[in-house]
Amino acid sequence: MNQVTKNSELISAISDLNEKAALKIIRKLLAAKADPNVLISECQEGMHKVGERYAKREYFLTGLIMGGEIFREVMELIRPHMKNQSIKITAGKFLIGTVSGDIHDLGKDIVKELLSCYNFDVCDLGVDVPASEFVKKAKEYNPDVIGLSGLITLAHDSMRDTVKALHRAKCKAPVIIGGSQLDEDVFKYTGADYWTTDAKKGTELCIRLVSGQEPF
Ligand code: B12
Repeated sequence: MNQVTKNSELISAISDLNEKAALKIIRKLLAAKADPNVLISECQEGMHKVGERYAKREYFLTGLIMGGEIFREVMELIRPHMKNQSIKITAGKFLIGTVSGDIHDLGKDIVKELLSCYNFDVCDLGVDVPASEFVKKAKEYNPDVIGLSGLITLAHDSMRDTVKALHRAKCKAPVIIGGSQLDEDVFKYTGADYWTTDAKKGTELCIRLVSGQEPF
């Protein structure tokens, strides 16, 4: 099987919002024992293209909604295979949520699932979570790591406010921010400890943090 051709077909199917084709390709690749993490990152690339087409006004809000729905269905197919590949090597407590003003949750949910595969206890606060809610839950739950997800520009201020509120409350857990639109400048602006645009890297970082290894 030509994996490269198949995966570029997958990216195009998602980018074209071709639900039927995307699901068919995913089923085929899973049957051929493709790596679920590779499939997720190919789908993420497809979603990135959906976003670009929206920005170019080729798609409208309905395009974003449709993209979100396709991604959710794709994850339904991939999820059981993620569980199969899990290696229970560590345990820790992770608090996650999408910050205030932002309702994007597909990326957050992937992080949650990957960490669960690695035996993390995950507390998910959902979407549009105010800074005060993160602080309240951090005090109750005492997480080892806190993850803030956010995709829209408005989320950068919310991330900053949340990090500040956690510091004010003397919460010691390191904070990782994640989302497709982040970069080094946004990271510095928010005052968080780490950042990533990739759930797999975020998971590896959490494992390092809870097992006392040097974070990269
Ligand atoms: C699907 C989608 C939607 C769906 C979301 C459905 C859902 N349930 O999440 C809906 C339709 C709701 C939506 C709404 C809007 N959207 Co939207 N959306 C997207 C799109 C196309 C894909 C996002 C996605 O799910 N990607 C797939 C996931 C898997 O990727 P991800 O989120 O990046 O997550 C990965 C990593 O970043 C990481 N990660 C994510 N979070 C975290 C957290 C931690 C702790 C860690 C470790 C890792 C991590 O792990 C994931 C897997 O690797 C993006 C385009 C893009 N490039 O992101 C636009 C995009 C984010 N949306 C955009 C916009 C403008 C909007 C709206 C304002 C549109 C409108 N006019 O109403 C609203 C905002 C609503 C709000 N208040 O939040 C813009 C944002 C631009 C900006 N800079 O502000 C984008 C970039 C599109 C664009 N290019 O213009 N959207």
